[in-house]
Amino acid sequence: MPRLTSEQKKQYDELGYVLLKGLFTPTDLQPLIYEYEGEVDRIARDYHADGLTNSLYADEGFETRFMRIVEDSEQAYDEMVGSKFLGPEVFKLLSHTKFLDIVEGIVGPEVHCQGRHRLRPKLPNFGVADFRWHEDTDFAAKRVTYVQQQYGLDRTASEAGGRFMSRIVAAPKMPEPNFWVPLVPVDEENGCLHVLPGGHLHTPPYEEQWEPNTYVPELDDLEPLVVPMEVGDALLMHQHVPHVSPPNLTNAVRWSIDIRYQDGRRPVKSVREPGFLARSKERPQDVVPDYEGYREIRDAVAEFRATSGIRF
Ligand SMILES: O=C(O)CCC(=O)C(=O)O
Repeated sequence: MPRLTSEQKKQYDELGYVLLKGLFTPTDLQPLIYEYEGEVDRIARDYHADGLTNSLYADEGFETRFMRIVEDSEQAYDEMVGSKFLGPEVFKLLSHTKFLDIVEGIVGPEVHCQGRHRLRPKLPNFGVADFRWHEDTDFAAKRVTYVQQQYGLDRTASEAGGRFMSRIVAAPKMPEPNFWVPLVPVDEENGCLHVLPGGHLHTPPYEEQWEPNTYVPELDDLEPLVVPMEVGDALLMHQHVPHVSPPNLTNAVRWSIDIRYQDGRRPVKSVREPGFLARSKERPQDVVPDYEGYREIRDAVAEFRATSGIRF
């Protein structure tokens, strides 16, 4: 399986993203979708048995059933979002050779899959599933991106009330490529991502340079790009490329999963949601080869958290 072509790598370096059309076939992802449907079914049954929902909504499909459950009982959202659910098909995607080959060309031969992979059932009219302009990396040296609090990079907004937010994010040198993978077709209507090509290269201003009513000047000339995608496509994003997830305006769930990787020799980010060594030349014996191995790691950490009383 090829890594990025030299043209794609150049685009990743210069623009901070690459849209990988048809990296998978839709059929490749079907077992993963079935697995998530199974988890939705489990939630439907548990919640209905506990009297928290009006129906099992068994006639609804992948794009609507979860939405119906959450309409009855909002807490169901938290059961599904993020990395709460881990199954064999999820592990297969996290450790997929197509991802690892590409990532190896960016982070080197020691590849760690971060534990904070995020399943995102982006529901209509559900603000917590929407994200303002932001960059992903959020630790180490300070870096600030000024972004409009609402959903656009409108340079006149400061005159119209200064609705900007500043966000401290990191400027570590550590690459953390992210694959954003839709599980249903996505477009502007249902809240596909928008990216700011080239935005990852701006100079990180420091706290004392904050000017809350303006953008980082380097962002001024950049044009946001809307990224509609089909099932099977993957959007590769640099850890500093600004992106936004506007509201879902349809009547169905926009399902997606995003997964980040890093050099396995560098400190890992989340202890609470542990990741795993996915590929290694130096420590092949530590590579986690299967779902059961990863499950064990996650369960052990969850048990330690529950029983040790140590908060982390
Ligand atoms: O999936 C979304 O709606 C937001 C994703 C996002 O912001 C991210 O992957 O960092």
